[in-house]
Amino acid sequence: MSIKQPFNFLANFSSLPPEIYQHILSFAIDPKLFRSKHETHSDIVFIANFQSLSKKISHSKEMQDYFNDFWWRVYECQGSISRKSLHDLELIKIDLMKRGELRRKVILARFIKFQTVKGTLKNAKNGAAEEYRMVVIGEEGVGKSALTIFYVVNIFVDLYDPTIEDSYRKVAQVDNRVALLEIMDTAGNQDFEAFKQNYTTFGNCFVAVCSVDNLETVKALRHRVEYIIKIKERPVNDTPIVFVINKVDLLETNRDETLNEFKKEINLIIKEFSLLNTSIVESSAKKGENINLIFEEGVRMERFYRVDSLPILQNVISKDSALLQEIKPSKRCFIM
Ligand SMILES: Nc1nc2c(ncn2[C@@H]2O[C@H](COP(=O)(O)OP(=O)(O)OP(=O)(O)O)[C@@H](O)[C@H]2O)c(=O)[nH]1
Ligand SMILES: [Mg+2]
Repeated sequence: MSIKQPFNFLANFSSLPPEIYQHILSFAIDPKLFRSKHETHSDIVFIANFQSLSKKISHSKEMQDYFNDFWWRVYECQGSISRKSLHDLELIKIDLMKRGELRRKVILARFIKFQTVKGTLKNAKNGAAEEYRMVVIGEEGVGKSALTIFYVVNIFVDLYDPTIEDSYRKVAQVDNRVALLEIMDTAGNQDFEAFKQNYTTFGNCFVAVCSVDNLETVKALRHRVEYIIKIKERPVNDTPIVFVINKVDLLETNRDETLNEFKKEINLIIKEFSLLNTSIVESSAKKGENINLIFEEGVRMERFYRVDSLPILQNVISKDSALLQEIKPSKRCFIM
């Protein structure tokens, strides 16, 4: 009589070829692109857990390359890398990979950056508000003015009055810190190149609005994003852009299907221009839905990206253990 051996799932799973793991992982994450900051977080947790499953998996050459690529991408997605010296950056990467420390140090640098951002803001002199310059862009009639006016004075304007250019100021509390927002509401109908150039230079965060009743309005955001990138000329495309799918109150049947269609178009734009600092918000100016979230997301994205992350990684490398002791984990840390 043969005795049945208990099925050892992990041992069997750990013996699969690397292509299979990469195939499985491709369902959970897109290694070339992070879809939004929130999803980056779950991607990080997922990959970190997967990598810890078994040494057999994480030590194979192919999988090491795969994981290294992933962690470096996480690091790059923190944005605001000054890139003073691309050569230095490459040397850091090679060294960390050789020592098998890429994952730990990238997570640590990310965590410390988050702490640094909080620290920097806390230490702002005499509670002086940080300023954020936001520009609301999009086709005619998508609801740019309605959203902006609702955010500033809490009123929904039913009347359609095409904008030429308006600006508003609002003092807001975002994550318990004061932010002074200067919001420029632009014209969907863009006849004047000079206007376009002015507000694109002015803004450090963009709210790109489309409307659920017209798929063309999301497709048209493509050339507006292209223009921002051209004017901003940043080494990586980390200018914060909040994509807004507005007028969701008009959706009745096929709500999810329509929203997915819009999100698909937005993701195509994100992918085409390798945008690293984006968020997607569904809103209704009519119902007052998610309006605060739009502008708060902009503030958060910009706060996080204001701190240059290369010196932080260098600091992590040189003073690793000392830094670890200095930093007390925060309950709100979103790294792990
Ligand atoms: N149902 C519904 N209507 C909306 C919403 N937001 C805006 N509208 C209406 O859509 C029309 C156009 O809105 P505006 O805010 O003026 O559009 P805009 O993007 O500023 O247009 P331009 O200034 O010409 O570029 C108005 O009649 C608004 O009342 C919404 O969330 N739901
Ligand atoms: Mg308007």
